[in-house]
Amino acid sequence: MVWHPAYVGIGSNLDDPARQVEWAIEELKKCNKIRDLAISSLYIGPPMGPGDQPDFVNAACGFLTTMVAENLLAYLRSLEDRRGRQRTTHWGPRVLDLDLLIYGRLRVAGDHLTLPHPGVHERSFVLYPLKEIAPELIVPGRGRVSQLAAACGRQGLKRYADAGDSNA
Ligand code: PH2
Ligand code: MG
Ligand code: MG
Repeated sequence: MVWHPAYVGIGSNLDDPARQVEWAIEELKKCNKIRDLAISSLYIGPPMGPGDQPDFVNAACGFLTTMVAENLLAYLRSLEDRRGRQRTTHWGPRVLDLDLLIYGRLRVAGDHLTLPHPGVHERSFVLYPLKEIAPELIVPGRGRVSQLAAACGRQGLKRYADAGDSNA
């Protein structure tokens, strides 16, 4: 059996976002095609895209998986669907978003799968959680996570645990 390293970004801004993110993490833990799961803390920050939507809670995780990239993507979609994810507005509000960020050193640009994920290198809500679990990770074609995070800045992103009453 071959185990491939993969990184996934988790996001939610509807229906108790932190609970949605925790739910996704619990599902990943239960999956027998996933092992050595590393999970970042939760973050909260302003929406990228249309501003008239709630703040997002984000986290990142890394693991080894026996799934090939297409199957992992389909599995992540199935988890989104189980939370009743509606696929409507581009960059609009969502109950659960699981983005396949990096899969080994794979670089592909296809209709339904682009790796690394096109936004990874410039989004604080991806880079800061990722830096917690894999600061030395190289985003293929882009550089080291810790350096990309420093170049990007926090863009209003806070650790969820530090954000206090603004989470309410
Ligand atoms: N996801 C989006 C659109 N905008 N903004 C933040 N802060 N975090 C996200 O995960 C996010 C977003 C579409 O997937
Ligand atoms: Mg997505
Ligand atoms: Mg996304």
